[in-house]
Amino acid sequence: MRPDDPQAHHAPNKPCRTCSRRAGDERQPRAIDALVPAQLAQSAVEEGVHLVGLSVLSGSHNELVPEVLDALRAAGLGKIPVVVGGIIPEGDARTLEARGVARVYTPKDFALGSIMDDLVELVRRAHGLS
Ligand code: B12
Repeated sequence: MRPDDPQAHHAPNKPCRTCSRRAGDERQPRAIDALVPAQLAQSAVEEGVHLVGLSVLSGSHNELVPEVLDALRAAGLGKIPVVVGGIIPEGDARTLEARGVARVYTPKDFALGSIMDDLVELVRRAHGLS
């Protein structure tokens, strides 16, 4: 998806960004929507991220998400929690989790505060803090 494409699915990014700012992340969000998995992994290395969140509403999660997981592992970020949100059927969610995705969020997860608490907990656990 191109970040400047008004016809693309951007809406889920807005509440996620609002929540991360409320949780204390002051960084300007980068428009990484157009990056291919290897570039995304490189960007994660450069930014020193604690968690990678992907939003996939297009139905292409079964192809795109494993590619991102592989790219992150190849970049040495295999231990960073990866979460995915979007229009993802239950069965696909279980498959993605078996592949290494930490959490899958769908429209039933509308309580953004709980999502944010969850993400903080995942980062804490990844760093052995809880
Ligand atoms: C609005 C919308 C559009 C708008 C987008 C406007 C914009 N700039 O954002 C427009 C009209 C442009 C559009 C276009 C298209 N759309 Co559309 N769209 C929708 C719609 C109605 C709502 C999506 C939305 O914004 N929801 C609001 C957000 C806040 O909620 P959410 O996505 O559910 O996200 C929540 C969770 O999933 C989770 N989450 C999501 N991502 C992430 C990421 C992280 C990190 C985390 C932690 C959580 C998280 O948290 C959110 C809060 O609860 C959905 C149907 C639906 N009811 O979902 C279809 C839908 C997503 N669209 C669909 C389709 C097919 C298209 C088009 C391909 C249509 C076409 N033929 O052109 C294009 C593709 C555009 C593109 N290039 O990507 C399909 C996808 C089918 C599928 N996956 O199998 C859907 C499901 C409609 C349908 N039932 O067929 N769309």
